[in-house]
Amino acid sequence: MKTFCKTGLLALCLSASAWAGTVQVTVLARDGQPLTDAVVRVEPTGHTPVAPAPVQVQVRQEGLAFVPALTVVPAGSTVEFVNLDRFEHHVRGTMGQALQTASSTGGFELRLGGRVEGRPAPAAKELLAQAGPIQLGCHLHGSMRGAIYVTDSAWVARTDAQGRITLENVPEGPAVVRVWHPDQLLDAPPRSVTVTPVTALQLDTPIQPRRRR
Ligand SMILES: [Cu+2]
Repeated sequence: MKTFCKTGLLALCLSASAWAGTVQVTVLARDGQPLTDAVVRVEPTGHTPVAPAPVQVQVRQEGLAFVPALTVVPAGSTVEFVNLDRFEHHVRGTMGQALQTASSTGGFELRLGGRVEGRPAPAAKELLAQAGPIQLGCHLHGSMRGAIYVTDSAWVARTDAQGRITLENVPEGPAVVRVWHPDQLLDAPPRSVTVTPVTALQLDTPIQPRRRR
């Protein structure tokens, strides 16, 4: 919308701003604390989301952990897994809503040798074509867990340390807000809202994050 305004298309700018709202969501965990690294998706009724342009991202295996623990990317993006540890790791990508889901559909597996001094760190790329959450694990180290959320919508954001997200340019009117978190056991119930020029809401979820080691 700002682009339209800058190009001087005043009529288009005004008509666009008439329906574009800002949505702020604060997500709380079961214990009432802010829920960090949750993915919030706003689905305006009757509007087809526009997918953001694909990107290239890197997920490192470092100190027996996936870093970052959660990555949010548009569908069609490529993720490069890099092993910075001196020992071998494995990457298992499982697509599905919950941790031990029976409805997982496909995924990928990679094996990355340990890093050797003076050589490039072992790496492998994976194309993420399908939207949805992916759980990351390593067969060799059961404590290693990570996640990638692949989105087909620009109306998606991850919560910060305060459990908050802000989305701009959301069409005004009825919408459904969904939350996903890597540690959830079940999908949190969706919340119906009416998007106005500025909409702020708090979502109490039954999700309790595990402690990161
Ligand atoms: Cu490992």
